[in-house]
Amino acid sequence: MIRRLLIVLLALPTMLMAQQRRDEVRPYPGSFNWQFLGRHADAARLFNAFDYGHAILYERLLTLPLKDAKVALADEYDFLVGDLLVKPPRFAIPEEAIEPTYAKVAWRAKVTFDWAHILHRQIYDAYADPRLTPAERDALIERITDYYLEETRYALPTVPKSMALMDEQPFSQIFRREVPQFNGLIWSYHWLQIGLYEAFLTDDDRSNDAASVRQVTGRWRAMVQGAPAAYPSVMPMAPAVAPRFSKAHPRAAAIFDNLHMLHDIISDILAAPTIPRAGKGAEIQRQLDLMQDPTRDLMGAEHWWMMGDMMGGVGKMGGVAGG
Ligand SMILES: [Cu+2]
Repeated sequence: MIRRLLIVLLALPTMLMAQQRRDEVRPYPGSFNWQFLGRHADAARLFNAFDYGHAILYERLLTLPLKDAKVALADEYDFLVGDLLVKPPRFAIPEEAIEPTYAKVAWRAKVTFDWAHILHRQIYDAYADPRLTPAERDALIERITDYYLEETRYALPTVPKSMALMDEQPFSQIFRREVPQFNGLIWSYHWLQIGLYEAFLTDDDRSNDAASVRQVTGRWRAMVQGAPAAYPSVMPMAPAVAPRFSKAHPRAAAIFDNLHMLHDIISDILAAPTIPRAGKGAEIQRQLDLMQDPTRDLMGAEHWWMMGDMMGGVGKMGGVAGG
């Protein structure tokens, strides 16, 4: 852990530069911000570790031949599961220091992820703020979503995109086939990211929130401990894993499913030996254009709601979160 964090600190000048560029996107202002970290620190800090996991994954896949990337990722997996996820960092990881090559090659994708992760975090904050009535909280979540969408360069669409984008392109599924353990871990992150919303919706008694959040994170930890069998075997999707949240905020739920699909698409592009390294940035751009287009490659709303059943049951996605 110390060795790896030292490497991060040595990259400090890059981080400072990156910090400035990150100001391209600004969170929606309000006193609800950081309520989740303040009240549910153990869960909130996990996201710092998740950010590291995503970043190191992309950097390794981009800079190493697949055969070597698999060896490096096996080592990173042990570090994540044995160390970083057990004691997640208190502060946000400077991702640009972990993925300098990837950030250069795929800057637009990087900010697209950052922006969606800010949306994720701000919605946790809205749920965690006990001063808001349920109606105020829901209105705030819709306002945060509107604000997210105003950033048209980086916003993902509010309509669910077709699974064919993730599963049926020439490069599709290579990452999950070649690096199944790491892929299972990433899918477990995605389960927790949407499942945590459900923790706040199990009942109206806010004094149960802390226990609910612990219960959902506990289920996630059990997945990691029971790996690989306990990992989701299909990509977790919001309507199946977090049905109450998805009904209340279908736009945000679709954005998150699109985000998670995009994560998989980029892992596949980076892992695919059929796409030369010099061509990966252009392919990622092309996929971002496809993903951001709200008029094509869509999945109908009904179909979206049935994904859990169609993929062989929500159990394969990690199960319904919450009580
Ligand atoms: Cu993610």
